[in-house]
Amino acid sequence: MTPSKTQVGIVGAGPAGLLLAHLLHLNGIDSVVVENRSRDYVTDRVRAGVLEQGTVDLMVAMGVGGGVQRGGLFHSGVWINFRGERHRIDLSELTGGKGITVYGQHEVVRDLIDARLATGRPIYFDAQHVTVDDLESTPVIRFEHDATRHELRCDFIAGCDGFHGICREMIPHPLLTIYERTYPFGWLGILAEAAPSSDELIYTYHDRGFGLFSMRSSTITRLYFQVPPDERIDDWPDEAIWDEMLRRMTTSDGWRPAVGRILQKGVTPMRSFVAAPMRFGRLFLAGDAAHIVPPTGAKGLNLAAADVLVLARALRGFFKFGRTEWLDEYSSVCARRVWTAQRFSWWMTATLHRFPDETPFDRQRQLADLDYLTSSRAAMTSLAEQYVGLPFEVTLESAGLPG
Ligand code: RFL
Ligand code: PHB
Repeated sequence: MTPSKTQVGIVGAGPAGLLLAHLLHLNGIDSVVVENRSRDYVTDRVRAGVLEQGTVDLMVAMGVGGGVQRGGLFHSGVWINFRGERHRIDLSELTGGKGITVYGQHEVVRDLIDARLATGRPIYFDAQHVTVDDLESTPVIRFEHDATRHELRCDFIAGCDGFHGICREMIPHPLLTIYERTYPFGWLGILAEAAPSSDELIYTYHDRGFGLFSMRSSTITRLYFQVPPDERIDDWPDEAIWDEMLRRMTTSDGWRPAVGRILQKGVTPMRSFVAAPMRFGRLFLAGDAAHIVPPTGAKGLNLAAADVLVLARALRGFFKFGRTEWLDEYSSVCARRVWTAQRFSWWMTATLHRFPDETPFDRQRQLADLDYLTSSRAAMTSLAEQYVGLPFEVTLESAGLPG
């Protein structure tokens, strides 16, 4: 058994854990990252694609923005299609020059792992039997790695282990309030070898249900459409996927997604979920470990980044200045953004999907919502400022970064 110590033990090497690890490094704070999957698994997992302006700015300020600056696709607008018609929302014009950047989550993770390895600080992949304990005294992470048992004592633990992780479960249930909503559909998503036939993302509301056109590069298209939540991907041969995609996304002016070989396909459930508070003793939850949004608003990874900025400020305050109030405020500062993003993601989802139990009234209301959204500058501005991302709750300087 190998005993060791660190200032912050980080469970999970997703965007939340890796961003936090680097923010702490920049502040001279020790950490150990413990991940139960392999390095290949975490760098190959296809998930998010849309980064808010603030997430990109954060990565650049941290010195890990080279990849996103070189390879990210900046978009100054987004399309909302319905009744077969296309409507563009000019994000940049409505938000004073801001936009979103399309850059795959696996690329973000790959860049952050490279940065972590370059610091020489520890990161364990393939850790087995990970547990956390003693959260109200001197917390400990126990795990096995390469047939050696580790006992890592920490001043604090950051639970960045995603929705299915172990950290949230360690908070005594009576202390935790869970807010949850499931949706009567999921997304069938594909990656296709096809040059994107639009430069910008397209959200489609169609009689047959929601569709989304996105991309990963100049040669790879990413597409999704709404399916029943328990749909089996094996029931969808590639030709049937393209048939359905084209039926929903082709517009009356003849625009349609370019078709190509399907490289990967899967079905994702949709959920809204918040666990509060995000702290118990010396355990702090961040990212999907504490909250999940349906992907329609493209907010999950961005929320994870915003959480760890607040957590980095709190830990820096403690280790550098002996201040505890930012640790105490962590959960309530995060909650404000979490709920704003929950509301936006729920609204995007509710407006753009067909619901099995909807009434004719509901359907007309959705169409009226979309008519208003695409014709009122005020409504477009509201969508634009939330989609590109509202300002962070704390400054970059407060987390030790150049502003
Ligand atoms: P992650 O990425 O799930 O990382 C958690 C890590 O913890 C590890 N882990 C453990 N490690 C050690 N011990 C244990 N017991 C462990 N249990 C788990 C896991 O292996 C993993 O490596 O959480 P994190 O860091 O909070 O990041 C959150 C984001 O991954 C998530 O919110 C986004 O992917 C959501 N999302 C999107 N977010 C955006 O901001 N923009 C988007 O465009 C966007 N699109 C999406 C999405 C999510 C999607 N799916 C598949 C749910 C599109 C989709 C389809
Ligand atoms: C993606 O490119 O994977 C993507 C884009 C926008 C979303 C969700 C996912 O809202």
